[in-house]
Amino acid sequence: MKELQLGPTMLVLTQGDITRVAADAIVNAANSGLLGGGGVDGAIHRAGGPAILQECRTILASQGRLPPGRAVATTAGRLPARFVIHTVGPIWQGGTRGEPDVLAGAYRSSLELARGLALTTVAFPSISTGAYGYPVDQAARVALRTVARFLSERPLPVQRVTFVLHDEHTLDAYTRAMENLAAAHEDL
Ligand code: AR6
Repeated sequence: MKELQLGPTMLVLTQGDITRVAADAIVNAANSGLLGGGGVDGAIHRAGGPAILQECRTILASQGRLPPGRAVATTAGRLPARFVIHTVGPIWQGGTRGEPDVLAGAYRSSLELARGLALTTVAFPSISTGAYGYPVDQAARVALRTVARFLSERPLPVQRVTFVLHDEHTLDAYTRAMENLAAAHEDL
């Protein structure tokens, strides 16, 4: 299962490179320092060019480091998206340090920003499941449940939320999580 209709919003799973996605906003799995890194963060800064880093520096100077679970928006520079929403997921420490709540917060804060900017299409990577080590099956469950809950509580101008998953293993994990979510949808 790769698509789930949630009220007016379609939740979609796809495999690919998020820097090539022409959504209103793509979400970056950043770190609190906001100055780039590896993984999807590195790919976004490389493909989007220096305008993104410049805005990140301005945000850092005015707000300080971005705590895990929060999000900020910048230009998308040369990317086909209009905005990049930078959020910070939790570093996996075994699952007893509040990691699920922080991960849920990263998705919620990103959608709040998208809502504030009246965006209709948003694309997420699999936050925290690369360098930050969050087990992908568990992260997929948190990600999809959080987005589904958010959309059911606050109908959005958002019409499409896409998870752009880089590898097949991650896509498989999200596909299973979506099937479980659809089966339990009435319990949301
Ligand atoms: N498009 C979509 N997904 C991608 C792409 C891409 N172009 N490139 C990688 N992924 P990670 P994290 C996937 O490590 O775990 C950075 O250095 C990747 O395969 O990017 O939240 C930051 O600066 C994985 O499934 O993010 C932070 O320091 C997923 O994106 C730290 O890593 C997330 O992997 C954040 O770690």
